[in-house]
Amino acid sequence: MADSTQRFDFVIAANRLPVDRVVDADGNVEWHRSPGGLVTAMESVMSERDGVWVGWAGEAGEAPAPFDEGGMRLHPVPLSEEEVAGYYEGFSNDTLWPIYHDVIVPAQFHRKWWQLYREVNERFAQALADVAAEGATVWVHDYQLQLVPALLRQLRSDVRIGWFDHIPFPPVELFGQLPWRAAILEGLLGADFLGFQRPGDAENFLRACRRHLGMTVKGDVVHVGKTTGGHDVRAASVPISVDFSSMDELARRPEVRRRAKEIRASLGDPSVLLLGIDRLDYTKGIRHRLKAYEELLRDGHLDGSDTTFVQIATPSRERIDAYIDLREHVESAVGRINGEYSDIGSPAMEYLHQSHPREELAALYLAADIMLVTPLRDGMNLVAKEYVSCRHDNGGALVLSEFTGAAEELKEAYLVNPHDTVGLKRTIMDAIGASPAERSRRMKALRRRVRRNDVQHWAASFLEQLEAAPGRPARHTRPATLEREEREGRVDALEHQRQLDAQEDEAHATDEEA
Ligand code: GDG
Repeated sequence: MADSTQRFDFVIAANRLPVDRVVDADGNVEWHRSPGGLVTAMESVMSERDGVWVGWAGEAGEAPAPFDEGGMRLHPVPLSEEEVAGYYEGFSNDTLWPIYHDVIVPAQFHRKWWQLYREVNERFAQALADVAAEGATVWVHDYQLQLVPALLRQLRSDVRIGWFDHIPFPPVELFGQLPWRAAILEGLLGADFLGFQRPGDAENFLRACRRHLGMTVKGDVVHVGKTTGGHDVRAASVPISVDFSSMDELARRPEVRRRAKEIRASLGDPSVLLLGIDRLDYTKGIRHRLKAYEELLRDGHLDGSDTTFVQIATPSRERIDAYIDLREHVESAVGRINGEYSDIGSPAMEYLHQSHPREELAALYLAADIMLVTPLRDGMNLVAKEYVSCRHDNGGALVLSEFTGAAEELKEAYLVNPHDTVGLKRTIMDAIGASPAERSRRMKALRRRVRRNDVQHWAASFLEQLEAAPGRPARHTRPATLEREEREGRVDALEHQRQLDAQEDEAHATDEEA
């Protein structure tokens, strides 16, 4: 068992630990790496550092003791059945997720869910305070933990706190629907630096601070009033990416290339192979791409006996109504398309509601002529970048929704508005009809960009900006020893704070005069 008194200089907090518990036939417990955008991105960052990852282990009830896995310490936080239903499936995924993704489905508001969200955020903040060494860097992830920065700040003013938003940050009009909007903004403002996927997300956040909290915002910095901490918080875009070189290397392996050929052969060697890989989520635009594909078959632009569309839909949030409805809709469309347009041995569609190993995904990327990434809203979309990373042959074509963070960078993709069925169909046909030279020109440019802006670059850039963030006066003016003495009651903390506030007032007055 791991030493539970050990403290770490680098701490990650995310809703989930990057592993799943698996029990083998003999009843032995093993931990397997789990799929997902955040996990994929952070694993390569953690492999280079001596740090700890704090998160939920994935099963309700008591949490396992801290343990080491894949070169990092994992520190589980427990969640009860009620908390999984209220904090995770409820508030995170049925209130925040829809609001932050343009209300593609209506958001549900329940005060009980909010209470559970607050309680779980408090538990995370306490766990972080327990494992962080003096002056540690704490990197909090995503929309499930938006209250953690301020809660942790209250417990540990010596640590530097960054928060990264993996999903979009909504426009003020949508964010304003949340009855708890002020508390969420105040929670985030406990951080020193807030990272977002797109500049537009950071701007939405800054606007929300102005509109809903009446805060002063100068450029990309929010000045937090003294009643709520009295410090500066910077918000900027730091677009996430993928581990380009490891995906590129994986796709070059002879067995992966062999598997790519095998996949095509097993589908009857179609002339055109289209591919979608997504969590089965209504934000991903799976219904929209199925509609476009079905119409292309119906109108005779594509021949179902010579075209296959492979859709991998990883199971996700299966107890939430909107996800149950989506699955029914997708599976009925797939059945209809296959019933109408397949031949024996050459399916018009192949649909797999399963998770697959990375090697298999790489082989699929390599096998596909056309990659369909058509979200209605997506923070970034790592699948688009993974596809590009795997195409060392400069082949294939990426059809990419304008409403993904990835579209801000991947301008040489075939960009589409997935709501525009006519435009989507036309763009798919343009990508199919493009010459090998045109595809290669686009793919080379895309690969250059992802190679340069890979996940290592993203993490380094986030951490650099966190370190350089304006921070709070306390970090610069109050030695850690003094903080400790205050906690132990050996000096009068309030008196000291009064002196600091007075100093700060003077400093601001001088700034404004200048
Ligand atoms: C959130 C934001 C943002 C999928 N199926 C399997 C599997 N995956 C992997 C993919 C990819 C990841 O999961 C999915 O990443 P996305 O970016 O598409 O989407 P979200 O899960 O919604 O992630 C998103 C991301 O965070 C990062 O910031 O880009 O906008 O919503 O890496 O390859 N991996 C394996 N088997 C599967 O079956 N091994």
